[in-house]
Order: sequence, then C-alpha cells, then structure tokens
Amino acid sequence: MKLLGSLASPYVRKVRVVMAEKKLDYELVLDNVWGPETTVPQSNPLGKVPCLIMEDGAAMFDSRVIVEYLDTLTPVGKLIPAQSRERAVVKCWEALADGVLDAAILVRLEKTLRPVEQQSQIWMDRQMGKVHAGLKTMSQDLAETPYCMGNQFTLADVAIGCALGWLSFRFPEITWRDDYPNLARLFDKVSERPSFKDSVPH
Ligand code: GSF
Repeated sequence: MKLLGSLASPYVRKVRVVMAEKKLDYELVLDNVWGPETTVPQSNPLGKVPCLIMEDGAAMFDSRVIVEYLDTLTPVGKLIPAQSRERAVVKCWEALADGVLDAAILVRLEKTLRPVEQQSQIWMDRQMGKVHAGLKTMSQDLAETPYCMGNQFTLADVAIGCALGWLSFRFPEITWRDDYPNLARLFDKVSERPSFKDSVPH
C-alpha cells in the first residue's frame, strides 16, 4: 500500500499511527497538495491527503474511512471496538478530534491565504469557538480514566493525540495543556508510544 501525505498533516498522522500500531507495511509518498506538482487529484478528486493507494491501485480517501479499513486488515492492535455502541462512541471521539482540527485549519487557511484586510474575524471567531468547545468537551468526557475508553487504547486516543499535537505545532497560543490537565495527561501518555514518537508533525 502507498500512503500519499505530508509530514505536517494531522489526518495523515492519524493514518500513520494506525499503520504503526497495527504493524502494517506501507510506503509513505510525500506530496504537497498546495503545490503545482501535486499528484493527489489523480487519485482523490478532492485533492486532499491522506489518500491510500491499495495493492490493486484503487484509491481510498478520508482518514476516517482509511483507518476503519486498516483496522479490519489484521486483528493486531485492534483500535475500533466490535460492539456497536462502543464502536460509535470511539467514532464520535474521532469525529470530535477531527472536527476541532477542521475548524482550526479553516482559521489557519484564512490567516495564511487571505490578505489581512480580507480576513473575516467573525468567521475565525466562530471556528475558534468550535476548537475551544471541542477541547472542553474532550476534557470533561475524559474524566479520570487513562484513555478515552477506560483502560483500553483505541482510535479515540489516536485521534485526540493527533489533534492536540497539531494544535501545539500550529497554534502554540492555545494553552490546552494548562487549561485541561486531563488532555495533557492523555497526550503525554500517547506520546510515549513509538507510533506517536515516529510521526511528530514538522
Ligand atoms: C481532511 C483531509 C484534509 O483536509 C480527512 O482525510 O480526514 N476529512 C479529511 N487534508 C488537508 C491537509 S491537512 O490540512 O491535514 C488537505 O489535503 N488539504 C488540501 C485542500 O485542498 O483542502
């Protein structure tokens, strides 16, 4: 399998962490989707990474689809529970982590792609509201357990870890570590794993 992606993308990181946790072999093909040389649109009409190219050449995209597929490939390091309610809870954590990223990335794009006089403060404030509300909810729901799902390390922890890591990378002014000790504790725990150590955004 080939994974088209970048070393800064938190969604690509989620897939890389899942690949590593499940001990799956793949080749990471770096692609800058914003540059003229990108080949991603040939595989993903949305022009976004991550995009997985499978053994038969078929493309699969959206990190949530990819990680769900990868989890079915081997029983090693199962990350999504089989039982339907638990499964939905894990996927909901993932949706929350990805949603926080979606909102923060919109703010980053507004700030980097538009001249200052064209930037909409109302739009950026709306998106930042989602980031802060998402972080607050994650922290409240995490409670005192080591991981999102109690003692079990799941895709929920992968998704949250990738979201927090990216926020620290691109938005160091968001003081989630100080504001939410629960999140800092979870982040420190997942950061010890080789899958996270080997995929720090840069
Ligand atoms: C989001 C992928 C995405 O926005 C997923 O795979 O989970 N829901 C999708 N990827 C960005 C790179 S990044 O900001 O991580 C991307 O490829 N953007 C290019 C574009 O044209 O929006």
